[in-house]
Amino acid sequence: MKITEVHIYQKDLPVQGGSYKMAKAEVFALDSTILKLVTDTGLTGYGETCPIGPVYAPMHALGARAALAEMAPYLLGENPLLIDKVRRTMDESLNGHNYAKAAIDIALWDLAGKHYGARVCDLLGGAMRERVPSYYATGVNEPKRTAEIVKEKIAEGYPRLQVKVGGRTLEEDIETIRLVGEVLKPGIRLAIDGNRGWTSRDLIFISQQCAEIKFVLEQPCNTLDEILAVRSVLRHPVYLDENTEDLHAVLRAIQTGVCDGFGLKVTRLGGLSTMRTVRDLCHLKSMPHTCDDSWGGDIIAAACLHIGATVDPKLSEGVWLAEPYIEGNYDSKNGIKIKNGWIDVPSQVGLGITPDEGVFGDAVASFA
Ligand code: 0XW
Ligand code: MG
Repeated sequence: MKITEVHIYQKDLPVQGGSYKMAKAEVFALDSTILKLVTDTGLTGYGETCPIGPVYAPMHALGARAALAEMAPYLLGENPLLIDKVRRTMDESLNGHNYAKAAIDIALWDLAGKHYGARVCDLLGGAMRERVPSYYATGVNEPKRTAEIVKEKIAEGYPRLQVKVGGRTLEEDIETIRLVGEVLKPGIRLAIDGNRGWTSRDLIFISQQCAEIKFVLEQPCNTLDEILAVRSVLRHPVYLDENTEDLHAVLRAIQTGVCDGFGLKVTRLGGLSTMRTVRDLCHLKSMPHTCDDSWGGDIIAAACLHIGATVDPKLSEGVWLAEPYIEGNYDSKNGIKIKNGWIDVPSQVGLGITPDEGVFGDAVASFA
């Protein structure tokens, strides 16, 4: 099989309800990049990458399209089934830019699934279950409102909640955590996500003042070193998210013992191939983790879901999707949806979704 055409599309994904707020950024609409690989067999594969604005991580929507355009000519003629070989071609044509390479990597797995008549989750090692838990992320809100959302989402069936904090006074963050603590039910897990917004000092205060409430602290400070400096006096487990920019960062985090788990992003790490490696490292070290992305439509959702389904349930912290915050699906028939806090793994081959004709408009760049 040979790649004969590469098409790049752009799609705006407005946030339902207006905006989504985190410690360092408020976003209103996200700029997604979709990649389609066409082969000489007629099979096509889809990939996607969608940074949640320019501030969240070192990822940029325009950068994704520029990087894909840089690599696209080198993909033509490659056999898409030789995924690691194609990944080397990508690395030889562009240094870095994992989040753009991720779109290609996801499309390669989609194609492999369609070619072999298998689901991506089964090619990645095998689905451990056919229904995967999700979690709901609140965004930074007024403390009482956050507790109301948490209560509603627990009633809806979500087994885990993530509460965003930071970017305001410590008192507001502490009040939020305490109010949320009051509405938590036994067995429901909670992550308090600072999205790099706290100093080491803030982190010590908050963890000690909320010591009686059970939660994990997700990416509280900007850097790994800031967290490492105060880790021994914290009263809660720490998960890293934004700091896991690549495989090196994940390895360093595991080796230094700075964290107890991870909030992982498929595109930031470079796609499903890299996620599979990180999943296996986490398994080796018994570290719980999520399988998420920062934003994106059905293609990203399917990618997160397929790798998420292969994680040992004991270590799975769920699969976050942007779907509840987005209007509609790319695939109106088999689009990925959260039902009562859980997601069904698709039964169709490849990623299991096929974007509706015309949903992305004309390609912004094509290579043949
Ligand atoms: C909740 N998420 C998975 C979605 C947003 O992009 C932020 C992210 C996180 O955990 O930081
Ligand atoms: Mg996070």
